[in-house]
Amino acid sequence: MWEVRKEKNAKVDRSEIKKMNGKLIVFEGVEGCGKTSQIQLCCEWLLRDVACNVSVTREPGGTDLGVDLRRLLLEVGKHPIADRTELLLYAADRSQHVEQELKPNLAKGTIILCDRYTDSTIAYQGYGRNLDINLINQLNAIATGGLESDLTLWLDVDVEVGLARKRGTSAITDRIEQETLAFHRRVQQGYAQLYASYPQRIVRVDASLSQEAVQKQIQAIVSDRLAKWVASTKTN
Ligand code: Z5A
Repeated sequence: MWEVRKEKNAKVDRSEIKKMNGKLIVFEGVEGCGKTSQIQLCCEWLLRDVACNVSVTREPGGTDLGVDLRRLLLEVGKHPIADRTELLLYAADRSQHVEQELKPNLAKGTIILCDRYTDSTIAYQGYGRNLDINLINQLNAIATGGLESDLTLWLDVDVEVGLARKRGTSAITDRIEQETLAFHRRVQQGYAQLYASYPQRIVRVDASLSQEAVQKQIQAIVSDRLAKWVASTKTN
């Protein structure tokens, strides 16, 4: 049976995890940081070793409407999209995702692994596109109805390394991948700033290492959080 050892003699077993409220765990980072691969590995680990209810989702594109919005947002050359229009489309995708997927799954006690959430909008539209951060915060609050992540894993890798990983696997690029290196560097700065501002919520993962080494860090962080969440469920 899987267990978390918080300290000597302190164990948390999976029957206690099942009594917890649902949790939203978000994976963030620049292109090619490895979110998609790590979410898959993390999901397999949670199902196999922790045996909890897990669901995997993403933004944009976590609902049927979101799939259409994702295509509009990322397709190259279809039509121009002004920066504020882009911001509003991401917000629309998020609002639908929160109502249709996130809230109902959290209510069932599910651990949700979500590929990107509100920090992406700060990093890409705020730092990348230079849109007003206060406005984005307000829009995020409207789109989420106040639903924040319980834990955000920032997969930190050099922009050049991430882009090289992406370009190594696919010749097809989307609207954001086609942006300049300077744009992607501003996005990275945005993540570094968010990490400095929210040290409780955001945990940095060294994503420059091998996939196995990155997954090991993630499992250690998530195990530690599960133990804390179980402990706080018991005291409430
Ligand atoms: N966006 C936005 O602007 N504003 C918003 O509010 C939101 C999103 C929510 C789509 O996101 C776009 O939406 C995104 C920002 C914007 N920009 N773009 N483009 P996405 O998450 O769907 O797309 P992405 O950022 O390009 O992610 P991705 O393609 O899914 O990549 P990834 O998840 O970070 O990495 P991966 O698919 O797991 O791995 C990429 C490759 O690297 C693959 O070949 C792996 O085998 C390899 N890889 C992964 N890890 C490693 C390690 N550790 N070593 C070596 N190679 C590795």
